[in-house]
Amino acid sequence: AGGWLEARVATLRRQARGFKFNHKRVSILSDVQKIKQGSQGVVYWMSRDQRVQDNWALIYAQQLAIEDKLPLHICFCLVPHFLDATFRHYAFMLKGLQEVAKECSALEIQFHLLHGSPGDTLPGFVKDWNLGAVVTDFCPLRETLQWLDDVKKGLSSDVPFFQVDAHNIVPCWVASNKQEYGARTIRGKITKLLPEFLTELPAVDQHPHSSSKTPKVGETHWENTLSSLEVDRSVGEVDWAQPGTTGGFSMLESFIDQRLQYFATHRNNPNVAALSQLSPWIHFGQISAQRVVSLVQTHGKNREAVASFTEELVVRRELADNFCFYNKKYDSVQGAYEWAQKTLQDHAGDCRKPLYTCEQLEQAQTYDKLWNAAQIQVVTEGKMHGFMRMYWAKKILEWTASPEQALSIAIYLNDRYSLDGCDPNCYVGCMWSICGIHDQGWRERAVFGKVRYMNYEGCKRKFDVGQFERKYCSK
Ligand code: FO1
Repeated sequence: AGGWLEARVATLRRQARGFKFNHKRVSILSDVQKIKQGSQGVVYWMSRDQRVQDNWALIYAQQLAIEDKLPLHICFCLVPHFLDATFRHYAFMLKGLQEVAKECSALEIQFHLLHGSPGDTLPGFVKDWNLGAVVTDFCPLRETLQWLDDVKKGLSSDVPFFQVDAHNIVPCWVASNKQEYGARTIRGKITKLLPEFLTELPAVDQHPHSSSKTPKVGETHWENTLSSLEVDRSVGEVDWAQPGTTGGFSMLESFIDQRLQYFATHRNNPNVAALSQLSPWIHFGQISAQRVVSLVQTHGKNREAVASFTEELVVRRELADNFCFYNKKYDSVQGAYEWAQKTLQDHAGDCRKPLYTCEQLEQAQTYDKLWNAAQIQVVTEGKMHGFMRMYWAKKILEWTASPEQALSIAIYLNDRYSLDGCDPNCYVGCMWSICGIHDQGWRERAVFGKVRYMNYEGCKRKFDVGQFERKYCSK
């Protein structure tokens, strides 16, 4: 019977009430730390972690508000454009936020959707509402770090500003203070810290101090917001992924019940349903990776599957944040290791044949039916199978004029079509495939140099490529 998971999680959260918050999750961005005297509330500026429960940033904000007997607010700043995201992403995000707003109203937390960039909207909101502290979540991307800087500049100097890493299990700055070479070098550090950080997650409770002031504009008009978005509408919503936390939990439940048992043995076979499919919800923070890992560890029956899933969701994912946080060139060939930059440079003049344009690739018009199938999968379903992502990106290196061009096309197509695009995971995936980051050098060959090579024959040995090609053949 379906639906066991949410009830189980609600019980776990209740049992964790009063669980002590680990202050290593917090980074203080302001000079002051004490809540501003005479203020009328605390705000959590939500950005990456778009959920109410299992969110360390909101747990911390609520704790601050309760200590000073203040009302609690959540703001989300909706920017008109974000990288190459389209209507597909915005619709998924806004529908998830609508669920957040609903949950907030049941908990006496006021939710506000602000329209515009954080720097332009948030400091004014904090001033108008006379709020005494700002808490936000953590994201290592350039664009969001700029938002953080803008907000910091706009806030009055007597308002403390805190950042809580609510996305990673071990906070990014605690796991390591430098760019790690690869999974091998970060794994031990994270594993050692898991007992301290992979803990219970206490419930965000009904807030005891409600705000007497209500928003000027009244309730958010979700329909209007969706219909007035200026983003590219030619990439539409997908039907397999129900946006929001509830949708995320039902996907997780079906993973534990039906697919997890095949994860260790079949995760590299795109014809088998063996993956969690959770990346869209995790990307938008609609479900917490920490909650996912603890549930999979408690309820997963196959030990090997649980171990390999934990490796992917904890070690590999946190390695991606580590790379983007400590390497400012995380989406450029210049961000690769020296050996990789050199080998790609050595082979810059190699003959590439055929050469495809970005449009030809986007429209899945290559001679390679397997590649086209993967491209059609991401365009129509908003997600490409994990194994195919590697093959897909490596072929782009083979078929375009330079590694720089290959990387920018791969990132563009990912950000535009994949629901989990615009994420450290995607940049690291493309950088791994095209520039060898977190990988080692292999036998030297044309175009790729020492960067790991993949080909059609290799795929044929791993799975029935014909089956995948037929499933996604162009009409
Ligand atoms: N974060 C925001 O705070 N405001 C937005 O309007 C916003 C739009 C957006 C659209 C697509 C997408 O994939 C992400 C978006 N995010 C937005 C950022 C997101 O919350 C993450 O922090 C980053 O994408 C990193 O994972």
